[in-house]
Amino acid sequence: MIKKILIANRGEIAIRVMRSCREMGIKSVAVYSEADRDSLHVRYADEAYLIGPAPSAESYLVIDKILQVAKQSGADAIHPGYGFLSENAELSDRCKKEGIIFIGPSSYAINTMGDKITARQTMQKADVPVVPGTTEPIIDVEDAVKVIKEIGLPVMIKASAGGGGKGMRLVRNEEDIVSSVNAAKSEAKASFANDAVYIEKYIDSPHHIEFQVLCDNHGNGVHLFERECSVQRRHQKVVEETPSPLMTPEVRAEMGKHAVAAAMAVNYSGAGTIEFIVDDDLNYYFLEMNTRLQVEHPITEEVVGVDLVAEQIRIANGDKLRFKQEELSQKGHAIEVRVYAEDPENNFMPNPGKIKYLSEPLGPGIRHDGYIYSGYEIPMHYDPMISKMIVWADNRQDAIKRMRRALSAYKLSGVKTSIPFLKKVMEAPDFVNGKYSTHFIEKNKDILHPDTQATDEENDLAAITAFLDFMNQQEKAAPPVSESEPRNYWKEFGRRKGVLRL
Ligand code: MV4
Repeated sequence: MIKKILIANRGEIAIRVMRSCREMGIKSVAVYSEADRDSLHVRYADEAYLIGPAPSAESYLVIDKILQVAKQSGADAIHPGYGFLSENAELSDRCKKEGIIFIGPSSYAINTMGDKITARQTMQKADVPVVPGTTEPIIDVEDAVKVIKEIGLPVMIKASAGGGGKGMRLVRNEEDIVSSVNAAKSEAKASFANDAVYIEKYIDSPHHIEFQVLCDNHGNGVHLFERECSVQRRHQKVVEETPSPLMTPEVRAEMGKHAVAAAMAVNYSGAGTIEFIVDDDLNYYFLEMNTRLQVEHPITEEVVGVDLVAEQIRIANGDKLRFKQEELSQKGHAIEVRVYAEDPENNFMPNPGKIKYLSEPLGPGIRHDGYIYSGYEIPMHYDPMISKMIVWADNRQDAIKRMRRALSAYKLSGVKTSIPFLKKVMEAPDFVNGKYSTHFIEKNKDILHPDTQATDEENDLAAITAFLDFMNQQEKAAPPVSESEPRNYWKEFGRRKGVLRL
């Protein structure tokens, strides 16, 4: 039985994993870089080890250091979280060699899904629908011209070693084919040291809908339904929800079966996600598989009632899946927003700095997966996501209302965040009506652009000015009765009628 887990990650996901460990009676081991001495995951763990300087290439990404700490601390398993080493086939293999349990899939599954051309071939064999296009690498540019004429324009040229929007090119005109294929190839070579590209028919204005799967090491696999992730900017997800407003019970059941088949085709183990693009007529196509726990996993947990991290650990321990497909169902509606330390008024530039004050929303149906605290200085070396706010309610409209409450009760000063932007998303008619695709942010950019936010200094000055004005008026109307009984103007100021805002 797994007794101690090393979490090879930082931030909110390290804490998220440790929470399940704590509930299961499993000890947790943190690793941290010099920039993370004051980070909460270090304090949350039972033990913590410094593994190197701030740059992740010298700390969180160094397999040797992670394995050394695992051995030194006597951890019997490693959880990689997301990002960093989470989809690194070498870590999976090295763990196996060292007799440490990797909480994730085999290197075979990671490599097969990581190479997008191999993944497409594997999916075709498993009868999972893929976007019409090529399943062999384009060697010759002349071949590309020929197949693109067969598929029909527009098309996407994608790097086999890419994914998540990296190394993609849209081609609309015949005269651009040769230059686009050549550009895609050289870009892929420079970014991934692999110039293999493939071609897909372009699906206009698609929805991004993904399915959560869990597979054990005994040949069992289930899906935990979908997540709608179409609210994205520059391939970064901003809002996720489940169920998808687009979905019907029939299509959901069919896509779920294909998602499980996709995972089974690579003998998957653990938690994984099958990404589909879906057009307005609900035609769906496999896009890629993420062989890790994802950022947005909590909305599935809220609606399906399963602790995905706990299930990952049980599967890695060799347990059989504890539920059958028929025993799983969706209840209510969940929405997640990602809060970034970035300035929506300044082209969403990262805005790291010290959190001066933080008050998190609480109450029915609110879950806040974060790692920041009042006085914490967000390091500039890592992802600018500071927390994820997740709400659950009985139905979609109530979930949106709950998210509006949560966002307005989220008080934070010191750094600029995407919260004002997220509030606008929750008011946008296309979102409220559930009628949106991956073009939502671009299509709604005029109404989503946030109002100018006051700086902390401007807010302080406004408060002081209002106070002085208030005190002057009070002194004129009713001066203090005596020196021995001074009036507390700050208290009176704070309790003025009609200005108390929570
Ligand atoms: C596409 C597509 C349209 N047609 N492939 C972007 C991320 C990467 N995983 C694949 N992506 C796309 N592939 C074909 N054949 C449109 C996108 C796409 C997209 C997909 C999911 C979520 C947001 C997106 C934003 C722009 C483009």
